[in-house]
Amino acid sequence: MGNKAAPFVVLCLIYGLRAEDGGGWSLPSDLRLEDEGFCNIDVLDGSSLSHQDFIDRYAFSRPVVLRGLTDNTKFRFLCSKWSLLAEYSSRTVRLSTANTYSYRKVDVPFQEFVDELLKPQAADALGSETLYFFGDNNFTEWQELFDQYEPPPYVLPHTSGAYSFGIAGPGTGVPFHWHGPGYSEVIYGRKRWFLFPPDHEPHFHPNRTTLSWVTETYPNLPEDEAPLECTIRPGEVLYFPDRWWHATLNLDLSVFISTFLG
Ligand SMILES: *[C@@H]1O[C@H](CO)[C@@H](O)[C@H](O)[C@H]1NC(C)=O
Ligand SMILES: *[C@@H]1O[C@H](CO)[C@@H](O)[C@H](O)[C@H]1NC(C)=O
Ligand SMILES: O=C(O)CCC(=O)C(=O)O
Repeated sequence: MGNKAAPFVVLCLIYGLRAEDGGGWSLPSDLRLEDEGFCNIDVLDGSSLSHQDFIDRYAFSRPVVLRGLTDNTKFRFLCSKWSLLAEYSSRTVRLSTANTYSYRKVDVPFQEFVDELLKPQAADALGSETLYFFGDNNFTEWQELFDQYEPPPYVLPHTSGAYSFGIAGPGTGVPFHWHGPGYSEVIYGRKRWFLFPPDHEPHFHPNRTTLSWVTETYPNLPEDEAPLECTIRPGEVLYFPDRWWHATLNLDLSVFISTFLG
């Protein structure tokens, strides 16, 4: 090996190792959220559920977490901090405030987002003042990356998938809202999910964060108003049916992608 190649190999080794451990995105443990809650949603091994079982038992009736359905090792590597910054640092990303109805959008260079905005969220922040990177992706610029993502194979009849990609700090998330069915997968980090059926609208303030709902509202909920919930990790996908209310809380600095079936 020539002298010129050595630093490159060392860098690859360092970043390769870090890819196993959060892709270079993970923060010190005191900046992560520890409470994963419990999981009262079915968690199934992808290989133990056929597409037909998925349609019959879950697609139109309840959420499910599926493990090991796809192998996104390569996509995960391409989503390491080093790899994304090398490719996209000067590209613009569109951020939205993390409230339920009237949100504001802000465009920033990806590098600035990573350096300045990708931080743990303060407990007293308002959702309407918190900028969240999720969706509004420029599919022309990010096509090469998304081409490497292997979405969950179980689709619904007459639908196709549309991606929303995001990266967000610990303590951030989206407050309760609903829309069509889809999947959520974390590439790095952990994401805690809360869900309610369509006919059970939860009590929440549209401008408050999920974090404030978890710490202030959730502990006082009567038993019959408790949500379905589960924390998902890399290698797991959560399926949410049509019009189910849902809110998310990133426990770590997380990289994630949703596939909306419409
Ligand atoms: C997406 O990126 C392309 C190529 O840089 C650019 O021409 C286009 O305006 C962008 N689209 C949006 C909606 O920002
Ligand atoms: C939520 O925040 C937005 C933007 O600041 C504001 O226009 C709206 O009135 C707020 N809604 C409530 C219910 O406080
Ligand atoms: O990943 C998130 O934080 C938000 C996901 C979400 O709300 C969705 O997929 O609809």
